[in-house]
Amino acid sequence: MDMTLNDVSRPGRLAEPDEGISAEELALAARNHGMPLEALRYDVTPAGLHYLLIHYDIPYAEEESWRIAVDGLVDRPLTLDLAALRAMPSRTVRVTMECAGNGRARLLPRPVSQPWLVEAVGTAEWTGVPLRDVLAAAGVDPAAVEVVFTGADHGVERGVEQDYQRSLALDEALGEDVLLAYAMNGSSLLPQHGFPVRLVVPGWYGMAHVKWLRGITLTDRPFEGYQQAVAYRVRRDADDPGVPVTRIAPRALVAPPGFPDFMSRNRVVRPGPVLVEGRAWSGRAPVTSVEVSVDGGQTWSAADLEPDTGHRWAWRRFTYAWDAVPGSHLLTARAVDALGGEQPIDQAWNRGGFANNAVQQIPVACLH
Ligand SMILES: Nc1nc2c(c(=O)[nH]1)N[C@H]1C(S)=C(S)[C@@H](COP(=O)(O)O)O[C@H]1N2
Ligand SMILES: [Mo]
Repeated sequence: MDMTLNDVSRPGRLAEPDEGISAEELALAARNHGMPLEALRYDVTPAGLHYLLIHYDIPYAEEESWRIAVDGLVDRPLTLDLAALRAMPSRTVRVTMECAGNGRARLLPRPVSQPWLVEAVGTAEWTGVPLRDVLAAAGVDPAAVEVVFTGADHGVERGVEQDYQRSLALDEALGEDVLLAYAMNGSSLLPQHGFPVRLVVPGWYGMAHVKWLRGITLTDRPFEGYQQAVAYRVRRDADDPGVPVTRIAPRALVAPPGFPDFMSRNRVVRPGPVLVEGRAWSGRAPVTSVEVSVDGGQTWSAADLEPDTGHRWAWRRFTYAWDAVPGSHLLTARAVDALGGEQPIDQAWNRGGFANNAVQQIPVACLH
């Protein structure tokens, strides 16, 4: 491997117009699986069905020897083990998490990276200690402006060798639902989801939720690490400094109705009533409405949105009673949030394929 060929000042590659998914993209897709869309029927995604995204390797970890260092601009640097975390008051929050690259593989031209279609999402009940309680125990120096989170995983990305690290502005980090989570759906974290401890930042795209957390550092300046300053920025082109990827844009997904064709995964339904159901979410503001279309977005009907269940950071279920008639249909749905955020019918392209929330498209054949 010649890492000098990589140029960190440039974003990743774009596929040529006719270039299919490469073996490298396939290797990423085989490690990092999506949520099978039929799992949209669960309020809380069973852990094994939740999507996965791991930049490097899953670190081998043992709970007994795990330590988290809290350092930098604090009055009392701390070294926390799992027993210390478990002894603190805990909080459980239901959170819909989505990878910022969700939808990337449908973009033209295609940014070459983990090739998600629309399935990089899942909802879990995370239990852990509010980060702000840990920061209060350490005593935050008034000069601190950011908190840098370091994972135990290590790799190289476009020539830059690094630990996986991300930061949050101090005011974001102090949110009551930002957790150092040691349980997912009532059980210890699975290795692939960050065992034994991960950060959970409700409402933010997945990259913020640092797994295998081993360091929390208070700093007096914005963090300039690779995952903050180079990756995860919405750029129009390679020279655009871009803007950081932050909170999750509104999206609705339908659980594909009927039954699938094995290879194409196109759906087959029988004529008559079909209950279309799905989930909608936004990390920016609560979802206020969802519409469904069965003609590829030419006409839209209001879906029934389930009453607010009080889980601010979790997706909401919606249903639509469709009377299917024989022929070909293109099923789709779109969500609107309380800030007026919407989903484009066409792609909203950017260089890394981030925060793309173009509507889903499900070809459905209704039998005669
Ligand atoms: N340490 C570490 N944390 C990480 C990552 C990683 O590669 N290493 N991937 C991030 C990304 S890009 C996403 S989308 C989420 C995925 O979390 P999940 O695999 O539990 O669904 O983890 C985030 N946290
Ligand atoms: Mo991600």
